[in-house]
Amino acid sequence: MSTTAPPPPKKVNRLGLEVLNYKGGKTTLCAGCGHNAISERIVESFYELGVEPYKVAKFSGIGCSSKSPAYFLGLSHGFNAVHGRMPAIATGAILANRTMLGLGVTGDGDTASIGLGQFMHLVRRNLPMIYVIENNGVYGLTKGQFSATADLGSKLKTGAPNDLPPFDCCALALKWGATFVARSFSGDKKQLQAILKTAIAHNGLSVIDVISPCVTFNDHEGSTKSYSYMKEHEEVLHELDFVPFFEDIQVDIPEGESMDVQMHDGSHLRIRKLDRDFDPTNRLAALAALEESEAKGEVLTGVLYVNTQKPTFVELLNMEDEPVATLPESKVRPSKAVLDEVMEELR
Ligand SMILES: Cc1ncc(C[n+]2csc(CCOP(=O)(O)OP(=O)(O)O)c2C)c(N)n1
Ligand code: SF4
Ligand SMILES: [Mg+2]
Repeated sequence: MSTTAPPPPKKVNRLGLEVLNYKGGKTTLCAGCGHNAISERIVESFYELGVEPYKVAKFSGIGCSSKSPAYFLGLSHGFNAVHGRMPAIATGAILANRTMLGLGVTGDGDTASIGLGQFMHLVRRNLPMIYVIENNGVYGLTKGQFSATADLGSKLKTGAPNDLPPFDCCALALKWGATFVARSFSGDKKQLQAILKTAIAHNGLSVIDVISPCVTFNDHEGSTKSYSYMKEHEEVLHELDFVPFFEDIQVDIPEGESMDVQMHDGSHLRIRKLDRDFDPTNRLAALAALEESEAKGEVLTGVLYVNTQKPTFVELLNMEDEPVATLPESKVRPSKAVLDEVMEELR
């Protein structure tokens, strides 16, 4: 008599959820778009860390990049805002309920062109959220015009050169107050995953600028945001490992070769030295390293800065313990008597 073997047990994370529970709808972006790879890394990172999907609030603006929250974390909350205005929406939502984990996904146009003012105020406030910039140097959704992160001298498909200097979103974030600043490449699975996981553990604003090639409008010879340009010019700062708080940290490491940063939730970011000594807790050194690499035509990737001590905007506001969103109506709405009194004063 033949017996059929039972199906293999389903792979689940520490919450008992499958990776499927962290996915979203099927992507409608172009095949090969860097943004799709970033969505995959987001799915893996949130699944592996066992983040409760319903405790995540996704925010975006307008663009191909801003469409991508539809393709991950389908069980989370989401708000697709106006072009360049996502930071204002995210600020309001997180102040209303700081128990949510905020995840903003935006484009270089959404952040550095129309949304620059909003981005700078988010940075200045150190709002506790993850802010991923899917940086392809162009407005992909509106057919490939240069954005404000396009490098001086880089060329459009038509051959037209860009004659304005770029904004470096990492330098802006470093200068004005973000407490976790990193740059990565959509094609670097391991590095991007370690950076995303660290951002999930960080209490403060995490700005992650990810070079994410647009295969349709900006992947040609003369582009500085193409796959081949990144292959030739990426300068990786260090090797990164993330050890979540629920795993054992004990791993033998040669002395002087690595640095350990303990994150807010007890997780560890382990940074292994490559060719150079780089201390990501030194903000000025990070700014200098960015300037130097720009002058050499390199794209520096890795964790540029981490500061686990600075208070966040939510902490500065000294709000009630109970989030505004779940306070009873009696606490958030003035009574009729109070309103009558105000009206009386205005007569
Ligand atoms: C207020 C407003 N201005 C302009 C537009 C047109 N528009 C839509 S997406 C976009 C640029 C998107 O570029 P980016 O943020 O880099 O995203 P990508 O498509 O490259 O991922 C522009 C200019 C708009 N939708 N709303
Ligand atoms: S147009 Fe560019 S940015 Fe938009 S989906 Fe296609 S490859 Fe991605
Ligand atoms: Mg873009």
